[in-house]
Amino acid sequence: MKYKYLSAVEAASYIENDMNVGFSGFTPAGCPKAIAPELAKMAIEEHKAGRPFKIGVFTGASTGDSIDGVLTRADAIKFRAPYITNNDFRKAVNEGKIAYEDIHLSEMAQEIRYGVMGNIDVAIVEACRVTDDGKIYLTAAGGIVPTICRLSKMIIIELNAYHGENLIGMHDNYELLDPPHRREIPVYAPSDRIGELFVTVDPKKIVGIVETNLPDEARVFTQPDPVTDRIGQYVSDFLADELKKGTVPSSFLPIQSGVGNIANALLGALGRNPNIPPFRMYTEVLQDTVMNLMREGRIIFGSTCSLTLTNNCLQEMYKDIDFFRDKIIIRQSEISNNPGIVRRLGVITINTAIEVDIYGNVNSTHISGTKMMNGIGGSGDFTRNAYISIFTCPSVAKDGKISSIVPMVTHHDHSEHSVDIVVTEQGVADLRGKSPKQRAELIINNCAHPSYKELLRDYQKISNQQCHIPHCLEKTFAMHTAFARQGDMHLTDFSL
Ligand code: 0RQ
Repeated sequence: MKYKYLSAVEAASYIENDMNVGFSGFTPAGCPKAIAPELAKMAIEEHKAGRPFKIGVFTGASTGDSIDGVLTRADAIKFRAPYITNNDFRKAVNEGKIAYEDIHLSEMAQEIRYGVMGNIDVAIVEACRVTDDGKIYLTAAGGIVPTICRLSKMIIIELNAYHGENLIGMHDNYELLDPPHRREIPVYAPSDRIGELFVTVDPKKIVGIVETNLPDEARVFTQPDPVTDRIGQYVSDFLADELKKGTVPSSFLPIQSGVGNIANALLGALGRNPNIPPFRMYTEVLQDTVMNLMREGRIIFGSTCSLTLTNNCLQEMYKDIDFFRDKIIIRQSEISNNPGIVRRLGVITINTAIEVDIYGNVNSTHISGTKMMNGIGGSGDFTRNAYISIFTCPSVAKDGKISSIVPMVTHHDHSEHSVDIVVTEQGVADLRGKSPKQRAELIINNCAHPSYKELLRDYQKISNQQCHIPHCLEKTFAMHTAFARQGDMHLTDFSL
């Protein structure tokens, strides 16, 4: 190959203080893993010498510890977007140490192209093959790679032998034109291919290749428990019922499902339900359960932005790669999460809430309205444009001291105008075709935990009913302030 081979230390030395760096990947899948730890060591040395060293970090979604974790601990991030799951990063943001912008994942590449986040100086991309004429074959995610490669001044490749060449053929790389030149995106079914198997870059920009052999830093799931099982069962029964009623076409519709334990358990329940036909996914992450359901023929196809799989599951998939190759497409986030395509395909979306209010507004991102959890991710891209948008969460958090059903959400990610169905382990509230007052009845009756039902009804009683959305503004956050004061949302009454 004509490119220069670099050590991770040499590659890191191309990056200077104040630069903006775009990384491949979407969730820990597909992220480069060798250069950022060296960058972090460099930053620590620079700080010791009394010199500043911080960079902007631009990615498709969250990353693993070897980007967000190491750079946070080295105090080396000046700005970060768009989604995170790393504990150290979360803590630093909540202590006000890092500027973080939480935007919809479908918008990340275009925001960079529109120039509102500054220039990209360096793109660091994990690949499984690179050709002399600048064709980069990606690993386990599509992310925002075409955009960061096209706009950056330099590209550094981490060539990761861990994946072999198993993923060649599964990608569909496609970058949108910007207005006023943007055209319709010709995806009419989850399996439609519209792009290339590789990302083409100017080979002169590739300053070097770092060879690695490193697994992704995927999170391991906890086993489904009675709460996640019940939520999964309610969602799958609800969808089977919609099919029976004919509100969902008999061939069924593509499913989007978020990340995490609930999402994993929920897909398992959908897969097991004999009243739901084999289905397709148009989603941003494929988790372990999907692979099992594909083997069983319950999921026919998956369009995604990443394979967010545990390493065991990924290796098992590689053993059967010929079976999976024509059943999965890995796309860029601006296509996997594209609002227009979601609306066109009629995607049924299932995401997780932190809290839901009695009128159907959802907080997915901020604990008590102030502390960042992970970010909105793709949940807004999908929810706003869904055929049916579903939110799930346990009815209580922290051993029952917090009710997930509250009078008013403390931070607003998904409004009552977009949220169709709320499901907890207590039951289902179908908010479609309901007024705010009717929704409140359903959410309190069907979704709130029994230990909070009376309290929420008391809130209704003190709210001004002579209006469209009844509230008592003095007491709206009384349950939250009780938690802050006494570590428990159970108030004796709202006069306190
Ligand atoms: O805390 O970790 O200390 O135990 O929040 O909650 O129930 O384990 O659920 O891991 O699925 O995360 C919304 C954060 C849920 C996630 C959110 C505490 C709870 C626990 C986690 P501990 P669970 P999950 C696709 C779509 C937004 C992005 C999105 C998320 C911790 O699903 O980031 O949907 N969603 N993207 O105890 C205080 C409450 C709480 C609470 C839960 N009301 N108050 N703490 N917790 N409710 C993916 C992508 O976009 C890539």
